[in-house]
Amino acid sequence: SGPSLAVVGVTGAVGQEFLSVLSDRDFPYRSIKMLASKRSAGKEFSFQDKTYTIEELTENSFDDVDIALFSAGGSISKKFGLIAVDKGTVVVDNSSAFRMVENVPLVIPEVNPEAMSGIKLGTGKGALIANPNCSTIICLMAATPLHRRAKVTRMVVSTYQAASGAGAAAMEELELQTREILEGKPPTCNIFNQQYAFNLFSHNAPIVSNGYNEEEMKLVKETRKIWNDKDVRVTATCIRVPVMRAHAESVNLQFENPLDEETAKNILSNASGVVVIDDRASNHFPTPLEVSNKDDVAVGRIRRDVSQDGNYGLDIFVCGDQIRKGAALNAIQIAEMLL
Ligand code: 11C
Repeated sequence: SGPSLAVVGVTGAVGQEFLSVLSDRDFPYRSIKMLASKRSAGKEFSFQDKTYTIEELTENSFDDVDIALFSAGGSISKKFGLIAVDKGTVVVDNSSAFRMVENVPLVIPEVNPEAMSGIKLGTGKGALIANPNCSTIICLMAATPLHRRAKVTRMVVSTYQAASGAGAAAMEELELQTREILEGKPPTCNIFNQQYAFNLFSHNAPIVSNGYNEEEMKLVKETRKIWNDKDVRVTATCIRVPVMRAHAESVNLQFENPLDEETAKNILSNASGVVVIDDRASNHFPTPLEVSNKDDVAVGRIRRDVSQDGNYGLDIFVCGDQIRKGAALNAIQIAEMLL
């Protein structure tokens, strides 16, 4: 029993993680279609003791599908997401295609579940729900509980983003380059066109007319939509670092109302989906490795911003698994809210 599911982009890093999370959370379903491009169609694999054959994604893939989880890039979502909605499917889309479209809810279940309250299964009516960008999800998991208490007026984010955000091929290239460099060979640079191992660089997303890159502007725009606050001032610098699958972010918050660091620590300790790692005595704070393959986002370095008077500013450091809470887990939590 349960809804019929489809996973679009099942061979990708996030597609595979959808399956792990469905399994870990015992998500109930009556059937599941494994969809990918023609290249992968026909391949077999087993999931939860059953053998599945990957099917090619076509216009007919969504007959009788209640919930489709999409992670195959924006252009696939734009075309096939809309076809699925027409067929009555509720689409949870991990791409950026529909995030900023009015009336499409952009949801982090711990932050703004109310945004999708109008969407129900079993009505025959399809709908789109967008999964935010991974950097936004990880940042807002930590910033929102503090925002609820003291109202953030300005947020400055600096990211340290893992290879996984650029997909499975980037993860493979990071590993390959590391081996090549240690063996004294020139590194293979197919994904980012530059050396990634033992290096870091500005995020590979295209630069837009104001000099920011698209990844940075996602943090600006998505935060305003998710918090339903068009006035919150957000700026960001996004950097790709040679880490495998978890993003780190330094976040500076400015508040309308005072918030001291002890209260902030208590609020974060009690926040759902957040764990505080903030041991000043042993210099132990969140790391990408510690949160890899974990559901919770870790927060530490919680301290008063000394550049501001009183308790109107805080600095925090956040780490979250990009493939899990940054993508697959968040999407499946959204799907759970539909049940
Ligand atoms: C990264 N967040 O870490 C990006 C990739 O809008 O879903 C995902 C882009 C998106 O590189």
